[in-house]
Amino acid sequence: MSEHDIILIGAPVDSGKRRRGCLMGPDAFRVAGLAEALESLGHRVKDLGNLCPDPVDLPEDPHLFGLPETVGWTAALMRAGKEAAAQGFPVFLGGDHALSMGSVAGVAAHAAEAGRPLFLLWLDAHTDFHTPLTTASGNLHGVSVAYLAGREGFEAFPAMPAPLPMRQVCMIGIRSVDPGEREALRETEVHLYDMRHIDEHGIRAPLAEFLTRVEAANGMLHVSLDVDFLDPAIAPAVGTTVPGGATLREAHLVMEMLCDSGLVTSLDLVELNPFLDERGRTAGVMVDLAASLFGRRIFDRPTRSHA
Ligand code: 5AB
Ligand code: MN
Ligand code: MN
Ligand code: MN
Repeated sequence: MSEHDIILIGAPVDSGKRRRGCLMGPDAFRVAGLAEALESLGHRVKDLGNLCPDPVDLPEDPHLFGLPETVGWTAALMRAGKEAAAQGFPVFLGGDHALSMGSVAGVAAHAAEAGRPLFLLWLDAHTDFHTPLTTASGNLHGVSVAYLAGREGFEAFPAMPAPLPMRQVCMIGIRSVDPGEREALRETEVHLYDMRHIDEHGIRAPLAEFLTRVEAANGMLHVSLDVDFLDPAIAPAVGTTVPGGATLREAHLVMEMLCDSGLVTSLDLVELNPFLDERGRTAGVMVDLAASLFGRRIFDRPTRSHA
């Protein structure tokens, strides 16, 4: 596993939904020892502190919660993400999942300049494929993938610099999809593995298949980890708990395989709401998962495969 120049970017985005608390996420990751864990694995870690949203001159939208603030975050994170991707391995500390509109857009702009396709691994209970036109809740943490794919309805937002072809997107852990999302996803080439697929086939096979495609395309790979990917029994600190999520070992296996692949170039840790946590448990699980992605392992594997 190579050493990385990891750039921590605090993104205390809390405008993507009504229930407050994700603004405390970046500090909870710091208190849980994220930087120290990554340094102990041999990486260089720089913490840029917390960003602020750009001021935007935009009226509130009666149908959407927190539109102007979310637009301001998207602009600020896009800039910061593009800059950080050119200098090292950005890790975005959320903040709710609305932040991924900016983080992934910024990384995508960098990938486009580098002439490499960007792939996206979305680890989530939800598909986040609403648009501002289809969302029933009005919560913008549920629209990020649609924005990144260049769907319509995002006129208030900065233009997505390099819209992602949905065939470059893989979603794993899905178990809560709204009718509008379901219909829109059917028209795409997204690689979607719901929890039933994982129950029947395990989590290894679909991820291995996706990683093979990323490698064949010489792609960059952004991983977006929503706390609710995990089962609420192990990760209670999230506003949108959905039972039946990934187990601790399934999640670590994903991170270990991502590490072995050497393909990941940026990461979001999102939706942690420390106000809902139990003595820092969820923050600790997320830090441990990040450590697995950056090289922590139980034993070194034999270099020769016995598979
Ligand atoms: B999350 C829901 N689809 O639109 C909506 O946690 C939930 O970032 C969105 O994945 C969940 O409000 C957004 C019901
Ligand atoms: Mn999400
Ligand atoms: Mn979710
Ligand atoms: Mn959520």
